[in-house]
Amino acid sequence: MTELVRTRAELAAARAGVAGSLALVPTMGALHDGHAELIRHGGTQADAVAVSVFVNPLQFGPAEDLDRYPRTLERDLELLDRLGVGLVFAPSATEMYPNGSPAVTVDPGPLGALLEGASRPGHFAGVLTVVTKLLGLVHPDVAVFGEKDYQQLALIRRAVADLELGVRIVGAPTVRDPDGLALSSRNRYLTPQQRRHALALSRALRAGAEEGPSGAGAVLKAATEELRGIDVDYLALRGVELGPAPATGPARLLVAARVGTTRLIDNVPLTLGPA
Ligand code: PAJ
Repeated sequence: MTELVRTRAELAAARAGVAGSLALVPTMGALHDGHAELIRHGGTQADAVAVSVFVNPLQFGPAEDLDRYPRTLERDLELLDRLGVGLVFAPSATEMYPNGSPAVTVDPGPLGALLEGASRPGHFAGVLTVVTKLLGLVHPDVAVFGEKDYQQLALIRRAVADLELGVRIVGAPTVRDPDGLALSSRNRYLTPQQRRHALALSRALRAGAEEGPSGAGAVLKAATEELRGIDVDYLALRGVELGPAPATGPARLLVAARVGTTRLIDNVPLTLGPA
């Protein structure tokens, strides 16, 4: 049976009862198969899995979708129960931020200003602050994050290393619908027609990755062709740690675009240069 805890006191009591190692999967709820995959992955990394469900106001900009972000806790709990998750922490905003907006936050540094950070000022400070708080409250041995949010994963790894947060970070590959669209809680904003347009993102990334052996220019050209007519925010080819792309070897191709009023992101691994 899944135990739902809503306060830090309840969490501390439940945490004390966890025997063996614990994996934490932080989420904002509206759970889908991508989240389920992280939870399954967490189960292979520790004796027990805890999931947090918290729509973190600190990581949303003033013009973003905080108010309309889907909140489906009852359905989420049914799924978490089916997945055998022992502990769910779903705090209120005042439980997480009892003193209002925190005065001290985690500065994501230069990597936090690129790509998503350029379009969403303050976003990664909000993410790193809440993740640091969740790690401090739950004290997991392992925390699992999706490659779907690749820059987020890279920044969390960096924060854990730079600030000695004492937890192992594990990344899990992106789960997609059979037609290629990366699963996202925000996909439910899309009309059927917008959903068809949204397929251009994953198509572009696939087309780009196939050109990897021909080098960076060919990758970007192939991806750009698939994105014709799409309101692209960025298409970027980077190294695996999001520095400049190498001439040869492992790299990452990332895209962000607006479809209607919905902002979508996706990325894939690829190898540049002759094999
Ligand atoms: P959320 O968007 O709910 O995502 C929670 C976790 O699920 C993240 O690690 C994300 O990368 C992963 N995820 C989302 N879609 C996925 C997919 N299609 N395949 C694999 N993993 C996927 O990311 C956040 O919440 C928040 O920023 C959070 C880390 C919880 C901090 O508030």
